Amino acid sequence: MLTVHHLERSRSHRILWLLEELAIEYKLEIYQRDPKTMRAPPSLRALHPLGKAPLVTVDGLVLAESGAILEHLVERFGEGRLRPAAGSPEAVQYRYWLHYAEGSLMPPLLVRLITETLKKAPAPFFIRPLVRAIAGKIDAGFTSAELAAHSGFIEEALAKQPWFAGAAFSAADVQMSYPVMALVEGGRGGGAAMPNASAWLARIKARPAYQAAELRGGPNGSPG
Ligand SMILES: N[C@@H](CCC(=O)N[C@@H](CS)C(=O)NCC(=O)O)C(=O)O
Repeated sequence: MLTVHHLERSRSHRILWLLEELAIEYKLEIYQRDPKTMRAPPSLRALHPLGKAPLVTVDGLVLAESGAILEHLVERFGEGRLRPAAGSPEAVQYRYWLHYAEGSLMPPLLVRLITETLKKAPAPFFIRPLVRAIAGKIDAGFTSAELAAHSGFIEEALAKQPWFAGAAFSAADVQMSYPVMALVEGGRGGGAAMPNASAWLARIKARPAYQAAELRGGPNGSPG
Protein backbone atom coordinates (compact mmCIF):
# COMPACT_ATOMS: atom_id res chain seq x y z
CA MET A 1 0.00 0.00 0.00
CA LEU A 2 1.17 3.48 -0.83
CA THR A 3 0.83 6.00 2.02
CA VAL A 4 1.06 9.78 1.67
CA HIS A 5 2.10 11.66 4.80
CA HIS A 6 0.43 14.98 4.18
CA LEU A 7 0.93 18.18 6.16
CA GLU A 8 -2.09 20.47 6.05
CA ARG A 9 -1.76 23.49 3.68
CA SER A 10 1.59 22.47 2.29
CA ARG A 11 3.59 21.26 -0.66
CA SER A 12 2.30 17.74 -0.10
CA HIS A 13 -1.01 18.62 -1.80
CA ARG A 14 1.00 18.08 -5.00
CA ILE A 15 1.47 14.39 -4.22
CA LEU A 16 -2.23 13.82 -3.53
CA TRP A 17 -3.09 15.65 -6.73
CA LEU A 18 -0.67 13.56 -8.83
CA LEU A 19 -2.07 10.31 -7.41
CA GLU A 20 -5.62 11.50 -8.13
CA GLU A 21 -4.55 12.32 -11.72
CA LEU A 22 -3.14 8.79 -12.07
CA ALA A 23 -6.17 7.26 -10.29
CA ILE A 24 -3.86 5.34 -7.95
CA GLU A 25 -5.23 4.23 -4.57
CA TYR A 26 -3.39 5.56 -1.54
CA LYS A 27 -3.70 5.77 2.20
CA LEU A 28 -3.67 9.29 3.56
CA GLU A 29 -2.13 10.31 6.90
CA ILE A 30 -2.82 13.97 7.67
CA TYR A 31 -0.56 15.95 10.03
CA GLN A 32 -1.50 19.31 11.57
CA ARG A 33 0.87 22.26 11.84
CA ASP A 34 1.73 23.72 15.22
CA PRO A 35 -0.79 26.61 15.44
CA LYS A 36 1.83 29.03 16.80
CA THR A 37 4.95 28.21 14.81
CA MET A 38 3.25 26.63 11.76
CA ARG A 39 5.98 23.96 11.87
CA ALA A 40 5.35 20.27 11.17
CA PRO A 41 4.72 18.01 14.19
CA PRO A 42 7.67 15.94 15.56
CA SER A 43 5.87 12.75 14.50
CA LEU A 44 7.10 13.30 10.92
CA ARG A 45 10.68 12.92 12.22
CA ALA A 46 9.89 9.34 13.15
CA LEU A 47 9.63 8.67 9.42
CA HIS A 48 12.45 10.83 8.08
CA PRO A 49 15.25 12.72 9.89
CA LEU A 50 14.27 16.10 8.39
CA GLY A 51 10.61 15.75 9.44
CA LYS A 52 9.26 17.67 6.43
CA ALA A 53 6.29 17.00 4.20
CA PRO A 54 5.66 15.46 1.81
CA LEU A 55 6.75 11.94 2.68
CA VAL A 56 5.55 8.83 0.91
CA THR A 57 5.98 5.24 1.99
CA VAL A 58 5.86 2.75 -0.86
CA ASP A 59 7.47 -0.61 -1.67
CA GLY A 60 9.22 -0.58 1.72
CA LEU A 61 10.84 2.81 1.01
CA VAL A 62 10.36 6.22 2.62
CA LEU A 63 10.49 8.87 -0.10
CA ALA A 64 11.13 12.57 0.60
CA GLU A 65 11.50 15.72 -1.56
CA SER A 66 8.43 16.53 -3.61
CA GLY A 67 10.10 16.64 -7.05
CA ALA A 68 11.82 13.32 -6.45
CA ILE A 69 8.55 11.80 -5.18
CA LEU A 70 6.64 13.00 -8.24
CA GLU A 71 9.29 11.62 -10.60
CA HIS A 72 9.33 8.29 -8.80
CA LEU A 73 5.53 7.93 -8.76
CA VAL A 74 5.22 8.85 -12.45
CA GLU A 75 7.88 6.27 -13.33
CA ARG A 76 6.47 3.60 -11.02
CA PHE A 77 2.74 3.99 -11.72
CA GLY A 78 2.35 6.39 -14.66
CA GLU A 79 2.56 3.93 -17.55
CA GLY A 80 3.67 6.82 -19.75
CA ARG A 81 1.13 9.32 -18.39
CA LEU A 82 1.95 12.81 -17.06
CA ARG A 83 5.42 13.00 -18.58
CA PRO A 84 6.68 13.64 -22.11
CA ALA A 85 8.27 10.85 -24.12
CA ALA A 86 11.92 10.24 -23.18
CA GLY A 87 14.30 12.00 -25.54
CA SER A 88 11.74 14.55 -26.74
CA PRO A 89 12.37 18.34 -26.46
CA GLU A 90 9.43 18.43 -24.02
CA ALA A 91 11.24 15.97 -21.73
CA VAL A 92 14.06 18.53 -21.35
CA GLN A 93 11.57 21.22 -20.33
CA TYR A 94 9.78 18.77 -18.04
CA ARG A 95 12.97 18.03 -16.11
CA TYR A 96 13.88 21.72 -15.97
CA TRP A 97 10.61 22.84 -14.33
CA LEU A 98 10.54 19.83 -11.99
CA HIS A 99 13.88 21.04 -10.56
CA TYR A 100 13.37 24.80 -10.96
CA ALA A 101 10.34 24.90 -8.63
CA GLU A 102 12.23 23.96 -5.46
CA GLY A 103 15.79 24.70 -6.63
CA SER A 104 15.41 28.26 -7.94
CA LEU A 105 11.95 29.64 -7.24
CA MET A 106 11.34 28.56 -3.65
CA PRO A 107 14.51 30.12 -2.14
CA PRO A 108 13.58 33.80 -2.80
CA LEU A 109 9.96 33.01 -1.86
CA LEU A 110 11.21 31.68 1.46
CA VAL A 111 13.34 34.79 2.01
CA ARG A 112 10.21 36.90 1.33
CA LEU A 113 8.25 34.84 3.87
CA ILE A 114 10.99 35.49 6.43
CA THR A 115 11.16 39.25 5.76
CA GLU A 116 7.34 39.51 5.91
CA THR A 117 7.36 37.64 9.22
CA LEU A 118 10.13 39.89 10.58
CA LYS A 119 8.21 43.03 9.61
CA LYS A 120 5.13 41.79 11.52
CA ALA A 121 6.96 40.16 14.45
CA PRO A 122 6.26 41.54 17.91
CA ALA A 123 9.40 43.27 19.23
CA PRO A 124 10.16 45.95 21.81
CA PHE A 125 9.25 49.35 20.31
CA PHE A 126 12.86 50.56 20.24
CA ILE A 127 14.02 47.52 18.24
CA ARG A 128 11.03 47.36 15.87
CA PRO A 129 12.26 50.08 13.44
CA LEU A 130 15.66 48.37 13.24
CA VAL A 131 14.13 44.95 12.52
CA ARG A 132 11.88 46.46 9.84
CA ALA A 133 14.80 48.35 8.31
CA ILE A 134 16.89 45.16 8.07
CA ALA A 135 13.98 43.24 6.51
CA GLY A 136 13.42 46.13 4.09
CA LYS A 137 17.11 46.15 3.12
CA ILE A 138 17.05 42.42 2.38
CA ASP A 139 13.97 42.89 0.20
CA ALA A 140 15.39 45.96 -1.57
CA GLY A 141 18.81 44.39 -2.09
CA PHE A 142 17.71 40.89 -3.05
CA THR A 143 14.18 39.55 -2.75
CA SER A 144 12.12 42.05 -4.75
CA ALA A 145 14.34 42.02 -7.84
CA GLU A 146 14.70 38.22 -7.70
CA LEU A 147 10.96 37.65 -7.47
CA ALA A 148 10.24 40.19 -10.22
CA ALA A 149 12.70 38.34 -12.48
CA HIS A 150 11.09 34.96 -11.72
CA SER A 151 7.60 36.38 -12.30
CA GLY A 152 8.62 37.75 -15.72
CA PHE A 153 10.33 34.47 -16.62
CA ILE A 154 7.23 32.42 -15.76
CA GLU A 155 4.94 34.82 -17.63
CA GLU A 156 7.15 34.47 -20.71
CA ALA A 157 7.20 30.66 -20.48
CA LEU A 158 3.40 30.46 -20.22
CA ALA A 159 2.93 32.93 -23.08
CA LYS A 160 4.44 30.35 -25.45
CA GLN A 161 2.58 27.24 -24.29
CA PRO A 162 -0.34 26.32 -22.05
CA TRP A 163 1.61 23.97 -19.75
CA PHE A 164 5.12 24.13 -18.37
CA ALA A 165 6.46 21.22 -20.42
CA GLY A 166 4.65 22.16 -23.64
CA ALA A 167 1.25 21.39 -25.12
CA ALA A 168 0.38 18.66 -22.61
CA PHE A 169 -0.27 18.82 -18.87
CA SER A 170 2.43 16.97 -16.91
CA ALA A 171 3.83 16.38 -13.43
CA ALA A 172 5.93 19.54 -13.99
CA ASP A 173 2.69 21.55 -13.69
CA VAL A 174 1.91 19.74 -10.45
CA GLN A 175 5.35 20.61 -9.07
CA MET A 176 5.09 24.27 -10.14
CA SER A 177 1.68 24.75 -8.49
CA TYR A 178 2.91 25.55 -4.97
CA PRO A 179 5.44 28.30 -5.79
CA VAL A 180 3.26 29.86 -8.51
CA MET A 181 0.36 30.08 -6.05
CA ALA A 182 2.69 31.80 -3.58
CA LEU A 183 3.79 34.26 -6.27
CA VAL A 184 0.37 35.07 -7.66
CA GLU A 185 -2.14 34.45 -4.87
CA GLY A 186 0.20 35.04 -1.94
CA GLY A 187 1.13 38.38 -3.55
CA ARG A 188 4.83 37.58 -3.24
CA GLY A 189 5.61 38.39 -6.88
CA GLY A 190 5.78 42.09 -6.08
CA GLY A 191 2.25 42.96 -7.15
CA ALA A 192 2.88 42.94 -10.93
CA ALA A 193 -0.01 41.43 -12.89
CA MET A 194 0.69 37.86 -13.98
CA PRO A 195 -2.13 37.13 -16.46
CA ASN A 196 -0.56 34.01 -17.96
CA ALA A 197 0.20 32.47 -14.57
CA SER A 198 -3.29 33.42 -13.34
CA ALA A 199 -4.90 31.72 -16.35
CA TRP A 200 -2.69 28.65 -15.77
CA LEU A 201 -3.77 28.58 -12.10
CA ALA A 202 -7.42 28.68 -13.18
CA ARG A 203 -6.74 25.74 -15.54
CA ILE A 204 -5.10 23.59 -12.89
CA LYS A 205 -7.82 24.33 -10.33
CA ALA A 206 -10.49 23.28 -12.82
CA ARG A 207 -9.01 19.79 -13.04
CA PRO A 208 -11.16 17.21 -11.23
CA ALA A 209 -8.06 15.55 -9.75
CA TYR A 210 -6.88 18.85 -8.22
CA GLN A 211 -10.29 19.26 -6.61
CA ALA A 212 -10.39 15.62 -5.46
CA ALA A 213 -7.02 16.14 -3.72
CA GLU A 214 -8.40 19.17 -1.89
CA LEU A 215 -11.48 17.20 -0.84
CA ARG A 216 -9.28 14.51 0.71
CA GLY A 217 -6.39 16.57 2.05
CA GLY A 218 -7.94 19.98 2.75
CA PRO A 219 -7.41 23.32 1.02
CA ASN A 220 -4.20 23.85 -0.92
CA GLY A 221 -1.87 26.83 -0.42
CA SER A 222 0.80 27.99 1.95
CA PRO A 223 -0.25 28.87 5.51
CA GLY A 224 1.83 32.05 5.61
N1 LIG B 1 12.11 20.88 -0.89
C1 LIG B 1 11.27 20.11 0.00
C2 LIG B 1 10.70 21.06 1.03
C3 LIG B 1 9.94 20.36 2.13
C4 LIG B 1 9.33 21.37 3.10
O1 LIG B 1 9.95 22.36 3.49
N2 LIG B 1 8.06 21.13 3.48
C5 LIG B 1 7.34 22.02 4.35
C6 LIG B 1 5.87 22.00 3.97
S1 LIG B 1 5.41 23.16 2.76
C7 LIG B 1 7.39 21.56 5.79
O2 LIG B 1 7.37 20.38 6.06
N3 LIG B 1 7.40 22.54 6.70
C8 LIG B 1 7.22 22.32 8.09
C9 LIG B 1 8.50 22.41 8.87
O3 LIG B 1 9.57 22.64 8.28
O4 LIG B 1 8.41 22.25 10.08
C10 LIG B 1 10.16 19.44 -0.83
O5 LIG B 1 9.84 19.95 -1.91
O6 LIG B 1 9.63 18.40 -0.43
